[in-house]
Amino acid sequence: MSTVIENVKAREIFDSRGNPTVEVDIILTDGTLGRAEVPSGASTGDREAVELRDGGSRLQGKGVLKAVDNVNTEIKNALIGKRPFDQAVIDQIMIDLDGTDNKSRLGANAILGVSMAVARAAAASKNIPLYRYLGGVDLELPQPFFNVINGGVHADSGIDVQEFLITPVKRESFRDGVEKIANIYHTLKAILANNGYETAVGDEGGFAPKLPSTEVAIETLIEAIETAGYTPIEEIAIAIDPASSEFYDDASKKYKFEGKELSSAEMLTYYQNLVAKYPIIISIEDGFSEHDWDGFKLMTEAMKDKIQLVADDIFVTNPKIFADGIKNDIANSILIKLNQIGTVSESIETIRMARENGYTTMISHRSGETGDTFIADFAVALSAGQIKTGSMARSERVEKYNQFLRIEEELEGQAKLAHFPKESL
Ligand code: 2PG
Ligand code: MG
Repeated sequence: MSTVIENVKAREIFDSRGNPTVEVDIILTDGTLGRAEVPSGASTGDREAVELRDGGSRLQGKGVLKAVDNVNTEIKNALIGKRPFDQAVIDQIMIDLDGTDNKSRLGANAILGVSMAVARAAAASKNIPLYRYLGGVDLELPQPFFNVINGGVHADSGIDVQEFLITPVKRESFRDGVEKIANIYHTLKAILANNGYETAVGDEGGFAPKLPSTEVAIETLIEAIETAGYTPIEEIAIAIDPASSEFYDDASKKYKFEGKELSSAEMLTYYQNLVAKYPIIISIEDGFSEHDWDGFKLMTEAMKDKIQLVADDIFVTNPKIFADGIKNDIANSILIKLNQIGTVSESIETIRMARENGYTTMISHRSGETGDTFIADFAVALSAGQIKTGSMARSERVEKYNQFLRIEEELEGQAKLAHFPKESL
């Protein structure tokens, strides 16, 4: 008898910020268990698939008991008896059952939990690793971006830019890259402490010092890279995610940045000067607001041949919105967050679209995370090229990097090492 889904069970658990989130168990008729936990963002795009929260007074209105109930009733009824190996079919059943454009009826948190847990159960039932099940033979370990200084809505540092990430552009192996970053991370901590700054960490495990400006943050990072014994640019590069939707004022159409009010043109000049002064910066994510397509387009025209421009809030991993973005020539890279769209299959579709249209892809964690390492396997399976999943602190982040170390060991040199695609820029 062929293996089918026997039971679907969700529960409310807690994420890395102490907020409730959804966990789903899928049990197959052969006894296999597949379990997945759903992450949650803070600097969310308006057009993300809807994370269903209970409202009311319980747990600050953030409970997910409705989403849990939707899994345990409607979704369960629709999936019992179905084959777990047809991921696209399973995801389509849930999309149809929900019936809305943005998964607002059943909740993207409910649907994604099931989608990931089904993939896990299917892989376990076939007795193959998740990265192999989702991917096949052409496996690649991504270029990792480590978020070592946190600002914006992820920390109380007062820095407007949300994320300062460092990446080992030169590395012999994934492990070699992680070791380099670990050395820089500890060096950075010592430099911050010596200069009288806080070394407490933000939501994504990066330090949250009250640095006076973006430039000071970048200079501090360069100092840490050099002090740790590495060559800036050649061995270690920097990326930033200003998450600028958070400091864009829709009414005045101005960016409230570092004490100034900047128009889109002035914001672009700022980025151009920044990159000219610090050529170590190779990637800028969400330099412009999700509500400022014109600004994002200006930036793309001006900078796309020099630097990677990643679109996060503006495309929200959504193939339909991404199609508009491609038509409008916005960005040259897309961030992939599974919970922005709500199923594994649609996330894969967006990655395929990116590939067909010459966009690079970066898989991403959320600022509210769990111990689930699904995205590490997913990045390898899809040969996504790049990933960002936090700093060298906080287990919900480091565990993802550790999962790559396990995969690298398991593949014994069979996996390729993705390198930052300079030639594609
Ligand atoms: C981002 C993400 C992840 P959040 O903006 O890229 O770093 O943050 O999950 O808060 O949207
Ligand atoms: Mg972002």
